[in-house]
Amino acid sequence: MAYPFELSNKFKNLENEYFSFQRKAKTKLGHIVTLKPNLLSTFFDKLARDESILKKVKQIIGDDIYIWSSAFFPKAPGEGMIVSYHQDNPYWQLTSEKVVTAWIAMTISDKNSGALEIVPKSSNLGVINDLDVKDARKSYLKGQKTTKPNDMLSYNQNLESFIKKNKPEVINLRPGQFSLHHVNAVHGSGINKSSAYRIGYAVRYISSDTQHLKEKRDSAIHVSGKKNDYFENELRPISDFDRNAIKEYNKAMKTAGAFGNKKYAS
Ligand SMILES: O=C(O)CCC(=O)C(=O)O
Repeated sequence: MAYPFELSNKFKNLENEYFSFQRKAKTKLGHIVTLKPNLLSTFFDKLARDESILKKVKQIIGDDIYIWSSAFFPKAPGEGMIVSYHQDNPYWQLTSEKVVTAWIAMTISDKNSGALEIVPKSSNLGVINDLDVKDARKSYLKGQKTTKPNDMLSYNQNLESFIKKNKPEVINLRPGQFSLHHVNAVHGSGINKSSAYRIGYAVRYISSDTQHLKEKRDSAIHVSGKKNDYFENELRPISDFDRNAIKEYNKAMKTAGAFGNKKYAS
């Protein structure tokens, strides 16, 4: 894939949007939000449905699409956080590989600030290693974490020797640009050594015929094409943090798509 891609809408001050959203989240919910912010914010809902992203996602997974999840990856300067190299499906346990993430830059994202790095063509390799827990969802629900404290991920996929032989590409992005990565693409990111925040908004698109391997039902937002009764259709927010949006968000935090930093999930 030829990165970077440009959003079709010209969104201004993305970093400010992020911080203003988190200020509201603290007031309304008592904590910041990392998962599924598009259920609470009309801005992040609109961003997740940007035409330029959807056009590219359709080329990869077809026209029948749901947004299964979304997450912020904020790295504060001096915090020392990393995302260890991994593939997404060992975490997410989905039945198909028609799953793609758009990683939208809210700030400058480059090598110095700990940009996303992706191993070219690794999406063709299938799942390379299992995680160091048997069932990621069960372990997540129990609040287990086996990675080092400064790792934003919870479990180890032990891809160090793979990375030595397969060099990741640094995805340099400016605010308003995005990259795409497949559910099997090996990716991760290093420490933010800059003096500013590095923030990404990752939106997970799945084809309608994709399900969770173990859950009998799931919820997601229908975007286009065929629906699937397996998914309860999550409601888009009418206004920011309105009563229904908060209810929808709290419900969604109990589903399989709410996989991420447990500290910030309700
Ligand atoms: O933002 C990062 O550094 C990692 C993002 C990531 O792992 C993902 O979007 O799946």
